[in-house]
This record gives sequence, C-alpha cells and structure tokens, in this order.
Amino acid sequence: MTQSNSRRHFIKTTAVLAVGSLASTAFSKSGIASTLFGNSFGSGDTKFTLPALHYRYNALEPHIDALTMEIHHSKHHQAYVNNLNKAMEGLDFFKLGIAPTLPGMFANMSKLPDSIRNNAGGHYNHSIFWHLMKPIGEKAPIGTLADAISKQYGSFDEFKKQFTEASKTLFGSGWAWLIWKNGKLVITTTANQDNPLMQVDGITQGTPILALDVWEHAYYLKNENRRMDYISAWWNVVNWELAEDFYVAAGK
Ligand code: MN3
Repeated sequence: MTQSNSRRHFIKTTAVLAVGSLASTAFSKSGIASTLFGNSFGSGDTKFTLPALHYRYNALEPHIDALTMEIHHSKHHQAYVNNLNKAMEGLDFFKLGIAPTLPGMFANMSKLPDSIRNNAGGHYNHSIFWHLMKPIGEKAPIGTLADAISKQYGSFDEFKKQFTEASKTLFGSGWAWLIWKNGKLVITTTANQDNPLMQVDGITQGTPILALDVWEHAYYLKNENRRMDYISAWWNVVNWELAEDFYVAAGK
C-alpha cells in the first residue's frame, strides 16, 4: 500500500468505525444515520454538506415561522458546514490519529481548535434539531421514554416544567438537552455550539435524546426577545417518535 493509499484506508476505516458506533448508539432504529452522517468523512475524500430539511420551511407554522426556518437552515447551518470544512483543511487528522468524522472529533475535542469545536458542534446540533421536530408532533412522549419520564420526573408536566426552566434561564447562546447518562435521564444545557457528546477535559456528558436551540437566531424574527414564547411553541412540534428511538438506542 502506498503512503497515500494507506492514509486513505486509515481515514476510511476509522471513519466507518466511528460512524458505525454512533449509529448503533443513537440511530439504529430511526434509520436517519445515513442522512446525518453519510457524508461525514470530511477530510480528503468528501466534504461535509448541508443536509436537506425533511419538511418544508413553512411546515412548522404557526409554531415556528417559515422565514426563521429558512434563514436558520440555509444560512446559519450552512455557515457551520462551510466553516467546518474550512477549519478541517488545515489539520492533518492522520497525524493526529483522529478520525475526521463528527464522532471522531467530538471524542477528541480538547486536542482540536475552537474553530472545529464551534462548527462541528453547530453542524451536528442543527442536524439532529431539524429531525427532532416535525409538523404534527405527538404533543407528549410515547413508548418507553414516556414511562421513563413519568417514573423519573413524576409526570410529563413536571419534566416539561424543568426542561422549560433550563432552556429559559440558559444565559446567552446555547442548547438545552435531555440526555441519557449512566442509566438516568438528565436535563442539561451547553454553551455556544457545544453538545453532550463532546469530550472536553476527559468528560463526556451523555447521549442526546432531545435538543433545543435557544440561540436568538432560532426565534428573534418571530418572537423578538421573548424566548419563552418560542419554547412554548416548540413543545408543539417535538418529534417524540424520534426521541423514543434515540432513548431506546441509548439505553442499550
Ligand atoms: Mn441555531
């Protein structure tokens, strides 16, 4: 094998392994792994691309408006993708021993520059955020996740209250999450475009089940500074079916 072939082989093998393990922990049942990570090799062979939205920009109206969705997806998410590709160009992933994939980068966040952390996070977070919403949501959790939420929080209303509070009080830009960690559901938040999969200083928070973008760009056009209105509206479009799939996969 020539050096460049062996390098390519390493990148492909590690990329497939990394994507494979993420697929088995979070996407096995939902079947959206290829949508989200099919183009995630990034360095060398393929660049990251903006995944198509699986519903129209106006599909979440009246809860989330079409213009916000269009700008958020086609401008903001696209910028994370472009900047991620740009940030990866200057790095030798082979030399670093890091797979140039989202899971590969998340597992080595402390060794990579902030440009990767911000943009790989931005790309991943938005990719799952779009999927975790749908035009006619279930309005409440279903299946085993519904049972787990009731058991742990007493009721869905109590969970909703706590998740809403965490989202509302997050200072500045960031994300609210429901994650699975050490056999428990946990409500948590991250700043900027960080996410619970990122290993920072040796610590990974857990596996995402639910994600809410509370950056102002997610709601300012419609709700101006009223983040609470946006959070209340968002509960109507949560894709609880996918959240259940994530929960089932994460619990294995
Ligand atoms: Mn956003």
